[in-house]
Amino acid sequence: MDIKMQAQDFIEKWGHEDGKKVKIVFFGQPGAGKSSLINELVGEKIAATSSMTDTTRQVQMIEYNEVVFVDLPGYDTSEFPANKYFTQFNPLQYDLFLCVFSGKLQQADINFFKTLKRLNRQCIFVRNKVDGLYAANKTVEEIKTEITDDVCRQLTNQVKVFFTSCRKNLPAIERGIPELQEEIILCLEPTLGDKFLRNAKAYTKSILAQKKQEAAKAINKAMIMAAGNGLNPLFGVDVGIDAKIMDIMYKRIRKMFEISEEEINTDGGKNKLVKILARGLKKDTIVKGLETLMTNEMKKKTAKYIPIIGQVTAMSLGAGTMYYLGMEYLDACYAYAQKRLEEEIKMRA
Ligand SMILES: Nc1nc2c(ncn2[C@@H]2O[C@H](COP(=O)(O)OP(=O)(O)O)[C@@H](O)[C@H]2O)c(=O)[nH]1
Ligand SMILES: [Mg+2]
Repeated sequence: MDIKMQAQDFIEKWGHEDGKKVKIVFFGQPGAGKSSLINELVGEKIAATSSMTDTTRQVQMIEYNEVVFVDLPGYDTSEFPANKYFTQFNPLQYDLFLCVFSGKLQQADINFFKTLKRLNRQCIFVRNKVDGLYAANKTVEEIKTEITDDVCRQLTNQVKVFFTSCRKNLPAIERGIPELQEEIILCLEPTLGDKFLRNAKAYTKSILAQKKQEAAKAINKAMIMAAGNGLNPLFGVDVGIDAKIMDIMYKRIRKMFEISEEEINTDGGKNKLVKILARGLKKDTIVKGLETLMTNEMKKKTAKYIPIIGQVTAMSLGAGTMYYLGMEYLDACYAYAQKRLEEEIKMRA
């Protein structure tokens, strides 16, 4: 295979990297806030919410990049009697379950949990609509403790209950959303947790920092893949192919931090960070960046980065250059996202 074909092959494979999506099932009574929670987790309105309790729904699959959210209809209803439920729906093919409830836990939820437990499936309990918790003679914390005790008693199991609200009167961090994101990441096996993390909205600096780590891992992996695919000596052979690889990498990094092209284009151009980010937008500037880095002076700069990816002994200057450019871009995206998040937090305070 000639180098061009190898490069194309690599790009193709990279685009379909780890085809397996992380599948997260939400179950619970209609109106509990399953769809609203899905939207909060990703920070985008991907699931339709409804104020009407509609009990005849089908299973809804919501695909969001590498994540599939499964919105189940109520268990043990007339449309889905218990005996038919598991013939139509096999829990074993899903990675994680969230039981969302807003009033009391229903018998149907309890039955479902018991089945999940038998099948060794993980389940997170979420008491949503905490904004509605109120009692004249108790604090909210006392009510929460009571709810948790109640749930544990009903399930005859010790479980942790997460308390959330999807009512946007407060910042997400005060509504339990990032805590739930962290728990989801913890419950999933690492590669799947990373996938969820990549697609979760960063409401806190902690999640943002985790995203950065994850992005660095992705760049590293891409370079190792590039080396493994014999793309080492690519530099100088065809800058166009290198630029294409960089383009994919930049896009991925931006997406992870939810930095849109419009955001970069409309920022006015004075901001230094935005200028760096804008370099990753256009083919010709990417090519220029690559060419600049390959000049003698820059070669030294790049060479410093090669030992970092030391597992790949034959790492060439080309792969090192890409690595350097990727990390530089990642730093800029991270700094930009950090600033944006700080401003968001300030504005809401
Ligand atoms: N007050 C309040 N309303 C909520 C909350 N979460 C969801 N809702 C509302 O409850 C209704 C049902 O929500 P939805 O997400 O469609 O529930 P689903 O049937 O479980 O998917 C919608 O009108 C939502 O706006 C919450 O935490 N607090
Ligand atoms: Mg729904």
